[in-house]
Amino acid sequence: MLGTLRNVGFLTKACFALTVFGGLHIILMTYYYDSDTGANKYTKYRQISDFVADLNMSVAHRKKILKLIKYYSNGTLDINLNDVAYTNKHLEPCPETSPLLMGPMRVEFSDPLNLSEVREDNPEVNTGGRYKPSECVALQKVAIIIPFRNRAEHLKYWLYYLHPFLQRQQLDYGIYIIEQNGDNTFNRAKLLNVGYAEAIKEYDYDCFVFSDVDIVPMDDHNTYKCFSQPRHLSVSMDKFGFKLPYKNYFGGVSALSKAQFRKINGFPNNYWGWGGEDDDIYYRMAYRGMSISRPSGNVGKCRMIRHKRDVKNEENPHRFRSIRLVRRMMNKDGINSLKYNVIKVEKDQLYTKIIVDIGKPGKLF
Ligand SMILES: [Mn+2]
Repeated sequence: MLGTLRNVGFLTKACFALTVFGGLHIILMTYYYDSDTGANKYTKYRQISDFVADLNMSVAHRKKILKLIKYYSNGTLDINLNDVAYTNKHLEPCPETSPLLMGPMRVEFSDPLNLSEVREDNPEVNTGGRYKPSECVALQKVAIIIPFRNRAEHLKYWLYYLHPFLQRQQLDYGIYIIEQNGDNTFNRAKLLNVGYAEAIKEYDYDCFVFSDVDIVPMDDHNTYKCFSQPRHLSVSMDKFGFKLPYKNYFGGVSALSKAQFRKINGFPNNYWGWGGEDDDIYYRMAYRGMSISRPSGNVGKCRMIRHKRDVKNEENPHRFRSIRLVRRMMNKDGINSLKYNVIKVEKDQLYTKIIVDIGKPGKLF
């Protein structure tokens, strides 16, 4: 290399030296810049959070200490109080069956509720409707996804009953309310796809529970988590006389692991209006060799809040034809073809609400 430089002029040599020097400079700068903002900063953050986690103190006290460290670090350490206050490297995994379960519970929708009371009743639930047990490491990270429009009353009851229920199940969970913007025909399954797509951007969830806003389980042994087969959770609803309406019914509340959801390319996006999408999902699973797992009829009891059919959620007249086409359509239509625009994200203590434009029948945007 240098030998070839011997025969060239001064200007070329100077130019070469300058290039080498400049390159080194860039490499070193990148290295130091990275180590100060990226990896190194993360290591410092881990050291501090591990140290605080080791302290034999209550969660509240550890949270206070972290708050102080965050304050005195002048923002140079990106400490997330919600996350770190609960980490403790000595925590054991939670038991297969939570010791906090209470069994059958009374569910009624008559007393008026207000959300500030529900917030006060659930002090351990953090911004976005996030919770994880402080006593053990949850077995699953569960995103609960609720398709939504104009059902504020129902949502209150759902949050009132479900937050304590999910905490007793010792789950690491987050609540996602996916609200369809505007007044085009409702599309439940597409909103569920949006919920999946948005939730995985936020946290490393491994299980997804898809629930209607008006269904409340009556026994906490009905764990809102995933199983080796897709799980149907609302197996005996009061609306159907506490029975399954038909053998392959998969509507109401269901749970799919990330792998199960991906295996069926998510849910269909083209069921506008009431009905059919749950049967489509059933056939997607069946065509991929999966079967439905369910709790017993007794444990799977739940109540549905009585209501009139919503406007702009009329019966979908195309649903019978669509269901016959599942085998052909499921590869083209699903999470791989999902298109939507987020209009607004609202973080409440009890939930994350994502308002989305999902287009309208036959025409996307
Ligand atoms: Mn309903």
